[in-house]
Amino acid sequence: MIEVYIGLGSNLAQPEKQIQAAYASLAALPDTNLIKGSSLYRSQPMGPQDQPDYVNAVVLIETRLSPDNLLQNTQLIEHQQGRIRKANRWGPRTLDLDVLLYGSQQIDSKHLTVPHSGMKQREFVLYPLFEITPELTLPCGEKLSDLVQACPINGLHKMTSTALI
Ligand code: A4P
Ligand code: MG
Repeated sequence: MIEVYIGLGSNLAQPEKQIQAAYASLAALPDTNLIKGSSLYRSQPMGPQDQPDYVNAVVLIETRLSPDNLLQNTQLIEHQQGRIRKANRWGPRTLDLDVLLYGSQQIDSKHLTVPHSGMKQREFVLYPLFEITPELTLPCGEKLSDLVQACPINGLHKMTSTALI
């Protein structure tokens, strides 16, 4: 089993429910166990500002799915929850699932970049990740605690005091 961290984001169609539904779908994936999920966090949109605030969270799973197979499954979950991809980058969405870390692997293929390219600068990824695994070190050797300390909160707000799982 490989430990994999997935970042979740939603800002359409009852975002809290979208995240909770995605937790359940991730838990139901074949050859996969859901280990921990963070609290939900409200965050200001990164990118175009004419869209609602996001709800973000991070989940830790363990899985035997290959990186490509996992990505196919996360994209299917996005699709099942009504995700529509539009041309404009970083637009609103019912659900976004980003593979943040896949064990200690560094992947740079046509469809997958892991660690996720933006994760080290994003408060809505780093803080929920720190909540569930504060001692984490990234494959590049950087400590998550150092990245969190260097990352402005940008109005990030913890919505629930206890994790869902
Ligand atoms: N892809 C490559 N690497 C990965 C990975 N590690 N995980 C490819 C998931 N996908 C990965 O993604 C585009 C392509 O990235 C996929 O086809 C996949 O092969 P997408 O989900 O179709 O499009 P996207 O999410 O709009 O693009 P992008 O550039 O990945 O955006 P991000 O980085 O996901 O950011 N503001 C707040 N507050 N909270 C958010 O969660 N999210 C975004 C999207 C923008 N602003 C936000 C938030
Ligand atoms: Mg994405």
